[in-house]
Amino acid sequence: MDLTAFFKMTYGLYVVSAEADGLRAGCIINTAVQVTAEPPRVSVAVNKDNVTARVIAQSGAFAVTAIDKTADMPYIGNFGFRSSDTYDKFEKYGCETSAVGSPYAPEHACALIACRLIDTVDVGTHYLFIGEAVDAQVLSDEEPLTYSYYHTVLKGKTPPKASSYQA
Ligand code: FMN
Repeated sequence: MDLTAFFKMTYGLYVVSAEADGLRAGCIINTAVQVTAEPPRVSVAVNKDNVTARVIAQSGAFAVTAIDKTADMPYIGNFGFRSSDTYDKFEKYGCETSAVGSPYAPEHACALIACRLIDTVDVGTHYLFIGEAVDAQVLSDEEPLTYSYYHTVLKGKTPPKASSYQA
């Protein structure tokens, strides 16, 4: 099997976030997908070891922001390479509360979708969380960042907990 075939799949980049018991958690994902239109539902694949997975399950809700092209590597590092357990990722980038109570950072984000959790599928290393949109907002006119732009222009790497990681 040629696993490099998976490199031909195209994605955007997002921050998925949630809050429970006073803990704000969020992480970068490339796996946010709109799965239905009526009602509007999205899925996100989050590694079971990520703090964000635990907090989404606990709170029964999550917010997804689409990262825009103004994002830099310190921003990606903040949300994608650190743990929410030991560090408040939202302190540096501002924090708003979405319609479902999940926090989100408006900086470097061009859209917000706030979801209540309606189903969770165990897919092995990750949970696939299915959410129904309760609110959606365009936050700016900036262009959304693609995974390809992240790799080719920002020269970004993919960490082991990402669904698309290859050793
Ligand atoms: N983690 C996932 O669970 N699912 C993903 O789809 C995913 N995609 C990522 C893509 C990129 C470009 C980067 C930089 C990271 C990605 N990650 C993904 C990894 C998480 O963002 C990372 O493990 C994060 O530090 C987890 O934070 P937390 O423990 O506070 O939840």
